[in-house]
Amino acid sequence: MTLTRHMAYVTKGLTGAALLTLAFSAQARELSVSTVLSDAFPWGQAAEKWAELVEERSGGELTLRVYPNSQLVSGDQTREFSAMRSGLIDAAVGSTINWSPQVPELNLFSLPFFIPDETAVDAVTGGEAGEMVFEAIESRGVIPLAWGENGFRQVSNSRGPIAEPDDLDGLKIRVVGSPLFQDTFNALGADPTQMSWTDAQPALTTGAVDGQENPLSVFDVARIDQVGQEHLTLWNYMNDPLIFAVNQQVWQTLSKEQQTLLRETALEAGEWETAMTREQESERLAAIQERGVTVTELTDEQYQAFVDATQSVYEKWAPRIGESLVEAAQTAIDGR
Ligand code: X2X
Repeated sequence: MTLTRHMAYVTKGLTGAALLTLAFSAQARELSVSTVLSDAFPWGQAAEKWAELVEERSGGELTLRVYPNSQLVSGDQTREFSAMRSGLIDAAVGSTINWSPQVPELNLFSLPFFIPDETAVDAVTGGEAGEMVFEAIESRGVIPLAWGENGFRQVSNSRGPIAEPDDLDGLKIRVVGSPLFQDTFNALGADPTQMSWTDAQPALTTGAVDGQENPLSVFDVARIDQVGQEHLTLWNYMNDPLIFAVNQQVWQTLSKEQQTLLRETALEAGEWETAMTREQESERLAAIQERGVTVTELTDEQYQAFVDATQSVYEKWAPRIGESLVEAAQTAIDGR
């Protein structure tokens, strides 16, 4: 029996009201949304905000269910993009770092000391370079909708203040995602080791690693200082944007109205979360300092020493990212 004939058979004899309910529930859709961090962090809150807005405006027709802590990829955050592309996950609010193994263009944001401040981030994501990045994602089977922000990543460790590349000498640093991070910390003379966020916390607790790098919001909410990370250096060496995205096949099954709704709500949630993350930076820093963490700020000269020490990373990775994309980003940064 074909599905339509079967449906006709099943629906015969149902009242008008029951038919209406059936039609309504047949339309109601639930999409899974993956995140690495929970709603204790701005990142998780970005996804929850998206879900809330969709719930409100779709009148229950569309539901986003957020699955935090990389649970849909068993903690392996670098598999999130593949899982979304293959349809195991419908949607995600994900980090450019974690998706960069599958989308090499995303390494743009991880180039050390390349995008120095918030206006530079906005110039890159909001201009031609941002469009090129979105095209790169789309060409790999995922529809990108909006930007959010995990934040500028700062380095911490348990041994002593870091004010120059020599201070990183031999330090075991937990890094994320792409091999680019391996190169950056090798160039600085450290001993980097790649691991997921799930594995990072026990590794910091046991002292298996000496240091890590993450935005202030993550350091603060996860209480990284309480696992011995007493020294924090503000070096803004890279910004970690978040991207709201949906699997392409799922996207194509949605109505035009639903697509517009998802895009508009993602944009709104992303703007809301980015503004909040930025606004909270100074109070987070104060809270971290109050808990006894030594905070090191770099002089221009010290900053330049880090830039010089990581020049080789830029040269090695610019061609892999795509020279035209790197140039578009550079133009946006210079023109801001
Ligand atoms: O693993 C990390 O350090 C985190 C939580 O910041 C990311 O997922 C990029």
